[in-house]
Amino acid sequence: MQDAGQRTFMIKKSRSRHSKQSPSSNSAAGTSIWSRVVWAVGLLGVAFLLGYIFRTMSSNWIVPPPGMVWIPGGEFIMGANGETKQKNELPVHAVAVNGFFMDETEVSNTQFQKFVDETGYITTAEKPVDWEELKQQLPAGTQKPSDDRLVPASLVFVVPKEEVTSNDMTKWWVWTPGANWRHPEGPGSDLVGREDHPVVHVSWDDAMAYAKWAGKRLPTEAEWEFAARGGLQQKRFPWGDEPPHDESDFKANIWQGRFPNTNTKADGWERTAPVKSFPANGFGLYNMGGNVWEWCSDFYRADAYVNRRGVTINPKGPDTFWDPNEPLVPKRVSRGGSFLCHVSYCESYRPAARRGTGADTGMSHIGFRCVTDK
Ligand SMILES: [Ca+2]
Ligand SMILES: [Ca+2]
Repeated sequence: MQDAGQRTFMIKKSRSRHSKQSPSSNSAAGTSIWSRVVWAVGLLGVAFLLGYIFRTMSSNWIVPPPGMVWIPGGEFIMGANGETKQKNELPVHAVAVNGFFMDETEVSNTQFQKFVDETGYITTAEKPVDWEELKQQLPAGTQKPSDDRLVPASLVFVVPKEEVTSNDMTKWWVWTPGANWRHPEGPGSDLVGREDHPVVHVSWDDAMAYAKWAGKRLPTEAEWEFAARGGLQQKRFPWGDEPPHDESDFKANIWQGRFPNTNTKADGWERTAPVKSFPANGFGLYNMGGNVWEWCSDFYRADAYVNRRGVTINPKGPDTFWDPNEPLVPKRVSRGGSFLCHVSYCESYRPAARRGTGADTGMSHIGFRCVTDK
């Protein structure tokens, strides 16, 4: 039999044991909670890390070829918006384009030189004018020009000596024998100091030949406009809605002053500027507005958008050309305006602006850039 003293001792011991177990049990529960928290935090960390790695790999997955940037593609509203619009930019309509790579700059003289060096290519402006081809673009019965008008030549912008209005381009475009990509203003001019300027006096055929050599292609008009918008929706310019002005904060190489007589050159450039000048747009593309016009692959029709309904996907342009002002001239689309554009004249540095140019025509303000598919 246990005496009272022993029972008291055992009860105390038991209590003592219980009293010792209780903190131990709480401690185990606490440890369990903490370990779960640690695990949860650890798993979150791992998930975050995997997500980061995945995102990084995804963003780096598409590695652009040298000198090109990835244009992600998507749906956009194509055509005029804002205050300025031309009939050929209407109606506005939805278009979707696939992603593609695009040259971040216009093709430079150095790049074109490499093409010519490797291929021996001779540009349209370096060849005599083929009268049999030319007369098909002119009204029936047009007299053949004298032979000295059919020698290799190109159109050069020359500031008119007298004050003229800005609605007669024959006053400032001068058919200049000897003008071509090597001699942008004709004999006596050269490319020294302009190696990184855009090549000019290239016809659409010349641009196509270069693109083929480079393993690329010309952009469609829709691709070009999507790219020029730089990810912005329905903005008037590649940089937003603020119009350029003549005094400061220059967004592009365009004209300052009164076209065509007075160019203040406030933006630093009377004619072409280096292909990587002025801020790039949201996609990292330079000079999508201004500097030089850029050839696209499409035939030019003034009414190209009229019959589009719903979302037009990857449009390649019309099957034929049509410019009501020169209906016989086979024209291709050119985009983006040039160093000659001003708010009072042309204003074609707007992404929506479009123009048709004779495919065999080089001028001192037209060049191009290329694209390639994924
Ligand atoms: Ca300028
Ligand atoms: Ca341009």
